[in-house]
Amino acid sequence: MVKLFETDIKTKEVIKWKGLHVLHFQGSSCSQKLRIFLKEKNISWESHHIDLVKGDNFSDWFLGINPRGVVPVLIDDGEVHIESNDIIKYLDEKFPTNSLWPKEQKEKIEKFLTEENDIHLDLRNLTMKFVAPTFLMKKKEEDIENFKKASSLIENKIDLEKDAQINYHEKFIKNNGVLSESVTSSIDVFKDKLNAIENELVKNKYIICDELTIIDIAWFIYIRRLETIGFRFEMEYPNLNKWFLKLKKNKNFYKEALLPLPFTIISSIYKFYLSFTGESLKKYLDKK
Ligand SMILES: N[C@@H](CCC(=O)N[C@@H](CS)C(=O)NCC(=O)O)C(=O)O
Repeated sequence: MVKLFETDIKTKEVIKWKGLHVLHFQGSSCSQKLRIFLKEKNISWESHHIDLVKGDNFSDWFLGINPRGVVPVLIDDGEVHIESNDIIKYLDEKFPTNSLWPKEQKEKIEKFLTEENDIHLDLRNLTMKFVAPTFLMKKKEEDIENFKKASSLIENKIDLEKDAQINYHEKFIKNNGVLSESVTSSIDVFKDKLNAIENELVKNKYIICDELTIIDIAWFIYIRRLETIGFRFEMEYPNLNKWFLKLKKNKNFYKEALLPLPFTIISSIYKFYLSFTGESLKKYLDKK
């Protein structure tokens, strides 16, 4: 559970906020997961839009709330919680009706969510490579400088996760995009996971059991992003495909997983550009 100490919070105004507030971005996969969870649980919350494209997450105001510079963030009666999976766990315990984190599945859920969190940068690699042109995905150097200068304290300790974020963006700028070997390795990571989920769905209606849990929400978001990038599932992963289509019919799932409209348009045009330059997803999928 990552909850900031009051001394870590530099944007003091939020300490006085009452009720549940979520700082999020429409196209962020972690925010999408949290929003579907909130809708499925019928929890009301106040929305604060943080535009990652404009770099709102590197403003002093936001960094004074989350020194990691990422969304989503939950503020509950002035207490700041970060890390989407920790936020969801906290809220599922606070609002136990219709649990999406059932106690009997606790261990399996934690294992799956740890894996999901561990491959978050693989999803980012594929998003940064295939959704939009590199120049649009690059962070501004002045934003990164501001990020570096801001406080790095979480629970009164220097936070290493912040360095990982800075390294990612600096590497992206230096290499002018995601390196081919990283694209290949991220695709391999997802192929393994898709196989594992297909095998689970042979046994159960949902990924870890016959009931919908947070694992279905988390994986719906990843699969939806892979679909946007160009992955197709019907041939190789028929059970996964059936599960995905069923969840897609749920308005909450479908709506909250949409990318902002400009990105949807850019991404369809960009796919043509990538195929002309020989850099399409297909090239990487056909490699082996
Ligand atoms: N482990 C974190 C990851 C959070 C994260 O990386 N969020 C992304 C959006 S999905 C973000 O805010 N990126 C900032 C950026 O791209 O500038 C969580 O689960 O909350």
